[in-house]
Amino acid sequence: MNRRRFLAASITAAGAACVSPRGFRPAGIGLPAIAGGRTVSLAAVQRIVVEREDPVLGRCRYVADTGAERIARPVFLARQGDRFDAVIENRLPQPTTVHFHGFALSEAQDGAGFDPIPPGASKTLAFRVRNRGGLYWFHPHPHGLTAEQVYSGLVSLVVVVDEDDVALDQAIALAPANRLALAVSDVRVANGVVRPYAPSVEDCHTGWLGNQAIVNGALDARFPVAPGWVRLQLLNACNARGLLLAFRAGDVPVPFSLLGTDGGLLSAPQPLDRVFLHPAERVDLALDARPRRHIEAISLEYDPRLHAPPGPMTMRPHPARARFPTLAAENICGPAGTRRAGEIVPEGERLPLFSLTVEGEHLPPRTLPQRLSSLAEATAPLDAKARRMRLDFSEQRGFLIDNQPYELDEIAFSAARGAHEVWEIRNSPISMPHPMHLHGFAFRVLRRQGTFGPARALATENAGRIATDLGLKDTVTIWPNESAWLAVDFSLPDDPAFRGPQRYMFHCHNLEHEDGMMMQNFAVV
Ligand SMILES: [Cu+2]
Repeated sequence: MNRRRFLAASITAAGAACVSPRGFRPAGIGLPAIAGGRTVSLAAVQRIVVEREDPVLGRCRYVADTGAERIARPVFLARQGDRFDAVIENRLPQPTTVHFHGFALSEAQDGAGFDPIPPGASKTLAFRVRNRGGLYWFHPHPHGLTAEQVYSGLVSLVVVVDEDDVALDQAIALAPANRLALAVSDVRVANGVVRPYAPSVEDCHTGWLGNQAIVNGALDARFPVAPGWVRLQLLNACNARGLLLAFRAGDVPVPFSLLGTDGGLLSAPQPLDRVFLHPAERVDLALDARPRRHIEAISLEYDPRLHAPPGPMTMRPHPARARFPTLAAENICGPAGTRRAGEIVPEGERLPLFSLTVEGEHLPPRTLPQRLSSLAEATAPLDAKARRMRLDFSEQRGFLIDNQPYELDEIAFSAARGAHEVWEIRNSPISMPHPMHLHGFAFRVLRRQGTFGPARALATENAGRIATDLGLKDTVTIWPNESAWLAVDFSLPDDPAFRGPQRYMFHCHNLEHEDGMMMQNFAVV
């Protein structure tokens, strides 16, 4: 494929996340009904308050203020093209930011750690939603405090809808109760109480793990659905745990179809019986719920490929953690802490996530449409020289990108505005799976190599790829010893907000690794 054809193909494919080729047509698209919690239109929000709900245990929440009402912990809905224009008010005792994960935004709007909102301060944030329909989310991103704030409950879903999204719901006659948008995380629970964030040295290394799932803020979450198709848009909002998502009715596996990934719908549904979902990744899927069934969503057992260093670990907490009070009154944090037995379910062990109770009259199910969107197959220029990156481990300094810890004021590399690059990311054999997140731009997965056995068994696509690699991604997990090749489109909208050089971040979304400096700044110039 010559360069011009490559550019045309990738604008159809990846560029939709940055510049909608069809323009914005919000009129005529209604916001869908989303079950399982309060929803609010992103365009109607005037103020988002970031507050501690429970200062003793440090649980926090986002509250959306529309002027008419205040809605705690809502699911936000937006049409492609909607505007967001609101004040973010930080009532935490720590600095915070609001990072709209997956959105195509300028540096000033992206909410990375460059410009934190001090405790007690406010900031106005305004932008247009340019992304395709899909499940996006926002969360704090202040340097060194991201893991604690996300664990405390500061996670908000944003469901974006476009014409393809609406057409899908109509084609399968989706019942209003059967569309769910869920943020799934794990928390440490003792005596029915979610324990505050207090990482040990071991937690800083592997990441903070819990012993129970929490879904949209609820432990032991159950959702009633009607018989027929159920559409689930799921975010792994865990600090560190990778999920191998599957469904069971009793002991019987419930197959499902993958409809979409981080950046919206695939071109066609992919039938699956399990799917890896690492921190910050999203899946959109459909399963056929039959009457009187109780369907459990679980994370299956798998080999997590965690690397345990041979000697004692010396990982230090981020300096920001010493400068600000912790979110919980009970300060049990300390670098010398160790995990107590039974406090966590180890990564890769079976974990129940949530359940669906199927009630009501069964209607004959419609078949899933075979075409979900016009998303093109990922392509790359044959002559493209790859930008190479290495994910490293050092016993003294922890997990690193290209052997360098994060430096706030440094730019690791620059990309030209509008460039189409191929990235080759190689993870060290002495490592862990790292879910790597790119701010501001969607990418495509071109190829995987060196994938270990159990993960390779799920590689159903060409070039060693898994089903989720078929979609638009903003976060990709790279296993130890694995290399992945990505096609990244650095097109920026022709909009005054994007004038001048724009700084973004590329980092591991295991939040203890992120706070542990496994992060880089880059610029688009
Ligand atoms: Cu990592």
